[in-house]
Amino acid sequence: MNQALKSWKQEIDQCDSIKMVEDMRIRLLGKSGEITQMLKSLGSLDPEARREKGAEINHLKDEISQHLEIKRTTLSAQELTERLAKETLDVTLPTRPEAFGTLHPLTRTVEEITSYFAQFGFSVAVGNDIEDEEHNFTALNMSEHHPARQDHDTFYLNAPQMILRTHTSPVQIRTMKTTQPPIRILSLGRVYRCDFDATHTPMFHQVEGLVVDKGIHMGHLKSCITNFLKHFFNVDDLPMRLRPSFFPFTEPSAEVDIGCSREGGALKIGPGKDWLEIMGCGMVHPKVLAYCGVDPDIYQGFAFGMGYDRLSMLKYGLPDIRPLFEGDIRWSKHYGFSPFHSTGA
Ligand code: 2U9
Repeated sequence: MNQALKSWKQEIDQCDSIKMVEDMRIRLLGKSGEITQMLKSLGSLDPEARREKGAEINHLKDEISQHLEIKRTTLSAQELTERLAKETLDVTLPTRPEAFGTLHPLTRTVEEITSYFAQFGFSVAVGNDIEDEEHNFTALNMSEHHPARQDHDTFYLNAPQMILRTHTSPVQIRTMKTTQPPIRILSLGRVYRCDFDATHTPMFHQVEGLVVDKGIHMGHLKSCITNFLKHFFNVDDLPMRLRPSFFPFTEPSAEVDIGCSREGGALKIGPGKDWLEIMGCGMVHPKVLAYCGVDPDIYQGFAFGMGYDRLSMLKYGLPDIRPLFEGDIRWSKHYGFSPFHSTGA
């Protein structure tokens, strides 16, 4: 038996691939392997001899298993070292220009907005495109028969109370329900309304901001959006005005216009004769705060919302909204951005 052990060990030592080690394992320890057969043959012996022989064969089996394992480990370490040496990559080689993708203008816009607000402690909260009516409407002071529900042209799903979110506001509702103020969040992403014409697509993108803390007032809201819009459009003397408006979830509410000029058909953002409506905002309605378990006598909040498809179009001179969602690579090459370009926040 010692002789067999010695010669099998030698054979294992000579294996020079993991495959050979595996073949050897099957030959000796597999279902009909040589050592397995030896163990099977024990049945024909008397009990005393079986115990003695059995112990010997089990010792042999353990020795061989261990030897196989050591060989396998050594070979796989060797194989890894060889592969690492062979597959070295020269990271200093230039990239093939045709392999370059571009950042979609919407991705770029999101990066600009989130990195700007991050400086002031805003984090990004995300939610789901599929929502329930409670978080999308009821919590936002739009009861079952509130006329604003009809204005939203909602896509109803084939499940009771479930819809495609018509705005990103349910994200703020869920955050307020689960987080103690102070809160500073941006929620952004796809929203859905059943509307399709030259300036509307059934899916579009919104970004909304929410700040909840003690002593928050309209002054905070106004300076927050004034500074953001100046930064976003890169115009220091950007005229801005708040026009009184109505949203069920804010009180008071306002629409925000920025100055622009339309000379020779080209729209230019900045001081000029015209105004352009760009976003909506307001102080969070006390009923909305209370619904989420935030005491309106202690905390106040401001909120704003805007469609960033339009924001991107204005900033980057995109003439039509539809190609934003068509995935045409020629359009992406023309209007997309280099991923290595800083957002400049
Ligand atoms: C909570 C409380 C208040 C978000 C707000 C607007 C005003 C607004 C529109 C801009 C263009 C939607 O994409 S759009 O059509 N939005 O005018 N949004 S205040 O107010 C909130 C949100 C969440 C809990």
